[in-house]
Amino acid sequence: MAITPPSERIWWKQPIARVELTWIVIAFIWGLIMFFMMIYWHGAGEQNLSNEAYKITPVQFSQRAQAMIDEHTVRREGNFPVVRPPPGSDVYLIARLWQWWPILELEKDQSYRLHLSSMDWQHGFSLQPVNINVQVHPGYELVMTMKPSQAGEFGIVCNEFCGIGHHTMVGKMYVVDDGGQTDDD
Ligand SMILES: [Cu+2]
Repeated sequence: MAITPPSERIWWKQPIARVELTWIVIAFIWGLIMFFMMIYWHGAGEQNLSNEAYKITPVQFSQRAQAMIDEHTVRREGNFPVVRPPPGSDVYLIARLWQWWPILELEKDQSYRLHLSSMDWQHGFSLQPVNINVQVHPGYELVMTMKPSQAGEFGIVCNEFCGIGHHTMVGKMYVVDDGGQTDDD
């Protein structure tokens, strides 16, 4: 394409063909619909949890995670501590080559602030089978407020290719149902 100015310098004053104008209007309206659908689906659709992100160094993050692990480990599974933090607290999950650390045990219908960060490079947090997917980066923590609605064992897989051991980067999370702690039970 030649780098020359258009022959009609005031090109925006040229009349628009009717069919072109029609398509511009259709595309514009559809764009608006899709824009508001993003907001609508946030509430009504099965979307990822709303989240916050903060800067944090891997060292700071691992210290916070370790403090939680030291205080709330209830048992071990192989090399992995199983940590049961109190409801309502901040819980930390470390992503690193090639594991999710530690194993968290949460209570059903209780709310937690789940902090995710990476110690090395980018990983993908994918909680199965509920299909919550977020990116996990080093240098930042992603915080999701979550309230598990069903008990059971959930798998965590890394869905961002992170090297030779990527396929082994699987973790788990337990949600236990204590039958509620209310007076009625
Ligand atoms: Cu990974």
